Parts: sequence; structure tokens; C-alpha cells
Amino acid sequence: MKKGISLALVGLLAAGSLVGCGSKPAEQSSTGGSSQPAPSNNSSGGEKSGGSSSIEEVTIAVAHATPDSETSHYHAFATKFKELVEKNTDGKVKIEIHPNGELGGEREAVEAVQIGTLDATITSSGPVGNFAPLSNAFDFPFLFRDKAHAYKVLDGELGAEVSKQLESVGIVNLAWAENGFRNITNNKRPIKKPEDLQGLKIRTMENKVHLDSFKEFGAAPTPMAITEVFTSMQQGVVDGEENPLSVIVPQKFYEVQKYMTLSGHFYSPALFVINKSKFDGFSPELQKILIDAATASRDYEREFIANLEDKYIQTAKDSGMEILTASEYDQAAFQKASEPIYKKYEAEYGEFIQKILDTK
Ligand code: EAX
Repeated sequence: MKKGISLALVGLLAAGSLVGCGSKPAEQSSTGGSSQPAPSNNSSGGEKSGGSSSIEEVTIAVAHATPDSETSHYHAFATKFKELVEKNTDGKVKIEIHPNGELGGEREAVEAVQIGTLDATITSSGPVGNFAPLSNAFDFPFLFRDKAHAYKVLDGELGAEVSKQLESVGIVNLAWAENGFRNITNNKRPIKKPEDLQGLKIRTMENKVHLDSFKEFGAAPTPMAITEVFTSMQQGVVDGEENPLSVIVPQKFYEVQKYMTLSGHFYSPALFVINKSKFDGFSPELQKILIDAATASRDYEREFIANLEDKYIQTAKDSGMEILTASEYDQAAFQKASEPIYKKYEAEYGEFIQKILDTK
């Protein structure tokens, strides 16, 4: 456990319950910024500890910028979280979901959580580096070997270190959820090697590592909030974008994109963040229920995406997209083109990235 994590958190995680800390005044934070809440030992997202009579009546607004359709991963997370929290508090705590980016894009939502005008949001790690720079260390090209590697890193000490940095700026990360391995789509041509991106206007998230990576690949990257992407592609403002299948298909990008390469060039984590002073103001018992529900929703959402992978691809195919699979594109060429990114950020992220690579 990294030194510096608050003793309260050690107690919370070790005891696997806040009851032991029940005597602690609610205003004390019971989280030291760990992103790895004690994994709930049951799928119900943690048991009600000692009944809900002592739970405060409160409504928590949760926003996300993805559709509220039945194949939308963040909506799956949010509805599972709502189900668990409302069940485990006997309805005393209400979760109000705001989908479809109705409260703005992801960077705006994280900013709103930070200043407290929004309680919580599910976001990709994309814009998070603007609040906790260390988060950008997760956004490097071809960094994670596979999802198991990503989960081990995110749910362990390295994820906790980034969450601790987030907490220092007023944002508590209750869980590292999943966005997924990102793929390139565009309207001009099949993308087999970096040269095929030459001159293409590719939308990226507001993330300096992603921007620099697509510059290195030869594209003309354009940072943009997800809420603008569909119309920007429809109007030709950008030629393409890159996203996991869990975004491309529910957002119906296949209606305005012809080509997709299953490049998996970045693994994109997601986070479920809540305003720190709001969270610290909750009773220890409610904090435990929220942490357990977030952990269970994280596991549920990861499985949800895995179960839909083939269906996402089939939907894109049936909608007329021309798809290049991972074995049909030149991954080695893209990895070679990524080397200057690692050199450029060696001083800032080199040590942390080595810890990620060393995580087996
Ligand atoms: O988090 O902005 C993006 O491309 C994200 O992948 C999307 O909003 C889901």
C-alpha cells in the first residue's frame, strides 16, 4: 500500500467495512484517494451494514456523455450503481442519472464535479490528465498488453496513486471502470499503416498524449468534446475519430464513417468520480455503500462490454462499415511511429510507465 494513504482508508480497506470506523465523524474523509475500494465480496455491491435507518436521505446526480441505450457501457454502469445504492439504502439515497452529455462533455463534467456544481460523473481518462497529470500515463499508445494487464494496474497501487492525485484537487475516484481499446474510424480510406493517416483530420480527446500520438502517426489531430463528434464527422469538419467499439456503435458513428481499423492503439480507462466535499460529508456507512456499489458496477460494466464485443462488430459490419481487423493492419509500424511519444514524455512519465510495464 503506498505510504501516505490516510489511515482511515487503510482501516476501511483492511476491515472491508466502515462499521469499524463508524465512530469517526462524518466530515473526516474515509478515503485516502485509493481507486481501489475494497472489492465487494458479493455481486450485490456490498451488504447493508446495520440497516439503513442511520443513512441520510440524499440525491446524487450522476452524469455521463454516452447514450442511454441498452448497449451503452457507461449507462450500464450508472444503472447498476443506481440499482445497488437504492436497494442497499432502502431507497433513502436516490441516484439521478443524466446521460447523453445533456450536462456537457466529459472535461466540463469533471470540472463541474471538481467545483461541486455536479455530484458525480463517469468519464474516460481522456480529459482527466488536465486535472491530475499523472492520469496521462495510462494514455500512451500500445502500453497495456491486454485488459487483464490494465485491470491489474488500475485496480492496484498505480491506479490508487492517480486517484490520490485526483483527490488532492477535490475529486474522489470511486472506481476505475472501462472505456476500452480504441480503434480508428474515418471517411477517406482504409487505414493499414501510419502513412494512410497522412493529412486526415482526426478528432481526438482533449488529451496531450493522444494529440501528440496522432501527430506522430501523420494525422492532423483535432481535440473535441464527444458531444460535437457526430455532427463534425457528418459535416466533414473532421474526417475521422478514434474510440472503443463501446462508443463507436452506441453513438452510431457507423452512420457517418465508412472505414474502421481495429487498431486498439490506446487502452482507454474510465473513472467514476464524485465531488470530494460531498463524499466526505456522507456518513461512513453511506461511503461504504457507495464504494461497494461502484466496485460491483465496475466489474459489471467490464463484463457488459466483453459480452457485447462481437455484437458491436456485427452491427458496424451490417451498417456498411469496411473493417480491418487487428491482423490486417500494420501494428508494428504504428508501434514504431509511437516511439517518439515515449521519448518526448520520458522525464514526466517514464518511471511510472516502467512500473506499468513491470506489472505482470
Ligand atoms: O468516454 O470522448 C471520447 O472519445 C470518449 O471515449 C467517450 O466520450 C467515452
